[in-house]
Amino acid sequence: VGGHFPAICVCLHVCTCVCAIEIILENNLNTDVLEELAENSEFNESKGPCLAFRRAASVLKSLPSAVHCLGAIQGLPCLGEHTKAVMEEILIFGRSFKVEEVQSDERYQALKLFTSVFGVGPKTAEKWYRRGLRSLKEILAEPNIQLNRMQRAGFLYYRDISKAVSKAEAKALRSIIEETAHWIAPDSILALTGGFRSHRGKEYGHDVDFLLTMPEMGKEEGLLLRVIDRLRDQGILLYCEHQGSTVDMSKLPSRRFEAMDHFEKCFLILRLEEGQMERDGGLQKDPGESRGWRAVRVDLVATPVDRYAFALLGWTGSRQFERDLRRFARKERGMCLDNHALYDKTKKLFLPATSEEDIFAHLGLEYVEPWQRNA
Ligand code: 8DG
Ligand code: MN
Ligand code: MN
Repeated sequence: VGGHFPAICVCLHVCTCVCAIEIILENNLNTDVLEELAENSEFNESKGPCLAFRRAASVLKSLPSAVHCLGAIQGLPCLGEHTKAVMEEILIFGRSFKVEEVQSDERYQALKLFTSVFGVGPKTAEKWYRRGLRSLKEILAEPNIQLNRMQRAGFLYYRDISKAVSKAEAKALRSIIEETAHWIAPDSILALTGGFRSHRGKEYGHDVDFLLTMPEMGKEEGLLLRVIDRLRDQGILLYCEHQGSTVDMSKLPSRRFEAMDHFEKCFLILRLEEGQMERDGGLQKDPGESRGWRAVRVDLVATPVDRYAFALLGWTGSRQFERDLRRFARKERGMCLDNHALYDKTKKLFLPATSEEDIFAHLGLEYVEPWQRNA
């Protein structure tokens, strides 16, 4: 022990110093930073690093407490050398130069800004960047740019839809859509999905996601279009992009998670009145700006009831959780899972499910509560 004493002494000394100046890796701060690096990799079409940063962010999110020293992350899975390097920088210097370099990069800033517009993906953003455009104002002033309908709505309601949606607002929208659906079909079933279902304690979202079905197969046909019509009649439909169903059950579950699903759906922008909000929750009021309503992004998906459980599981997310679950199904169980179905490749058959519990049971997993899917 004698021989090691100085080393232990130094170690204790360093630890006390680190604690004394309170350099603690707040997990939230870290995952935000890693998400930014992931986004940057996405803009650079580096799929591998992008996924690696997202995975690392998931692992950090799952930790019960903040990371105090590098030792605490040594044994953790999915933390690549780039992630570790960034965390090391933050622990030692209180900031990451690598992250700051990305954040101050002109291209990253422009692509982040452009893709924040509803209807603008990385490809369009890149095209605009290459034309030398750097701000939203410049895009709107450029006569040669043809915006599509979705992008026009994205610009028109930019301020509102880039503002976070609160839980109270999500609840108010749920009531509106439920009432509308029940007015058309009293036995229709509406479920809240996405972040507002899965993130326990998560107060805000970027949109509100819903899933709609009917207890009887086939009865859901035409329902979504009637809901849209009714929302329009009520004067609250600001924008609607409707996609018909292209579900083809003769095709096996897709290997690629990224692939959008084939259910009938609509991407909406709805007008939410302040009066429809609960008294205590409420719209975050901007002092000096009170027009009595805001625009909110809503995704509404309709499925036949026999696909409902798969769609609910898929749309509840998180994306990383879905990705991992599909990978587990494929690698560990020889099964294909997607938003539409679960297929057993060994037995060569589709496994039916009427609830998410059924799907977890088919996979030989314990049921995972929505709020535990926050990967
Ligand atoms: P947020 O809105 O608060 O940002 O978080 P979120 O609710 O988790 O994200 P989201 O972008 O609204 O997506 C919700 C879930 O839906 C997510 O786990 C991914 C899943 N999803 C599908 N298919 C599709 C699709 O076609 N488009 C989108 N945007 N999401 C899809 O399963
Ligand atoms: Mn969402
Ligand atoms: Mn959504």
